[in-house]
Amino acid sequence: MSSILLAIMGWDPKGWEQRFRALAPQHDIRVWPDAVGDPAGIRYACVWKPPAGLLAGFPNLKAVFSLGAGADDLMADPKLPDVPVVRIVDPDLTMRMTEYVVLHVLMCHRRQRMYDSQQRERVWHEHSQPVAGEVVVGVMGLGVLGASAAQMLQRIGFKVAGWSRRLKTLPGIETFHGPQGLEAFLHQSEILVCLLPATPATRGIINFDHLRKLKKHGALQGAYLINAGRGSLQVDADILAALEEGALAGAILDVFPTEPLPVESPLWGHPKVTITPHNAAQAVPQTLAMSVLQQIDRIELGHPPENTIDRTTGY
Ligand code: NDP
Ligand code: OXD
Repeated sequence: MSSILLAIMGWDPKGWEQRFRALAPQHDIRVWPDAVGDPAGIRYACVWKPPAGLLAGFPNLKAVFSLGAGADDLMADPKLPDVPVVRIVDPDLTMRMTEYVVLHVLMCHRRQRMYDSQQRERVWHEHSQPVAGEVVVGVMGLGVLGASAAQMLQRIGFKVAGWSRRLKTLPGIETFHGPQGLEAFLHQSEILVCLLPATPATRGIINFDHLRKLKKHGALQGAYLINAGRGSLQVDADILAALEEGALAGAILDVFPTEPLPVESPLWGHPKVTITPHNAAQAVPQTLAMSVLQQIDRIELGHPPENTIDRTTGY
């Protein structure tokens, strides 16, 4: 029997606790902050946005599990214990993100927001419809989530380009990598989908200078941004300026530098902005608790966990 700590902020921890207890009756499940017990007994910490420094109080941890795909909050903790940090890689989470990306790419491609506003005015007017194969969707970040979304977009007919840190080969997708490949990638992207992790190297990468490089005279006659990676990637004021200038025809934002997005943010009321509350790919205990417990089993059997964060790159 191992003691597993759940320390969850920002999400309701009850569903996670119930799921862990149901799936792993052999383990001692402790819940922060009220039922932690002896900190020295805790072997595994399963966390979402725990307060900085919390994990340093557990001297016998074998691993820390992020209950989401991104572990940037954990990596920002200067007192993070020197044990493997494992993130979620799970088909359910991946499919949820793919759904989000496909939904919003199609909303732009099929001009659905324009038809919504026409409906409010009772206007019956058809706009021309470019074929998907003439529209280039550029996916920034070709990891688990980006590659899945890129491949699905390609399957439904879009021309897809992708950008990553290292060289990647994906059938049917034109790939670019590194700072040297960024400009060419942006120049051909009409819909920019951002699925990068938050690291020092990606901070502020969605800025005015880069948004202006998007292809705005392509098949869609306007460039669009979809950011479902992390808020630290984007500069909100630059997105607003790009919308103002016409470099962007629309922005779909699921993540923000400050979450929840402050009520006074001008993004809320902007007619060309679509906002979702960081739910592009919801992490749900029904499927993800099992994936964490399988990793704990691996460690208990003496195998290294999979999907660990590389502390040199931060993702
Ligand atoms: P991965 O680690 O699998 O992929 C990250 C990708 O980003 C890789 O292709 C990597 O390149 C690329 N990358 C990282 N740094 C750079 C850089 N400096 N320049 C160029 N490319 C870079 O992550 P996932 O696909 O699983 O998840 C991506 C992010 O999505 C998460 O980190 C999280 O922030 C976000 N997310 C958001 C959710 C939401 O609901 N909004 C839900 C889940 C995740 P390379 O392949 O060369 O390593
Ligand atoms: C995640 C998230 O990283 O939900 O999984 O943001």
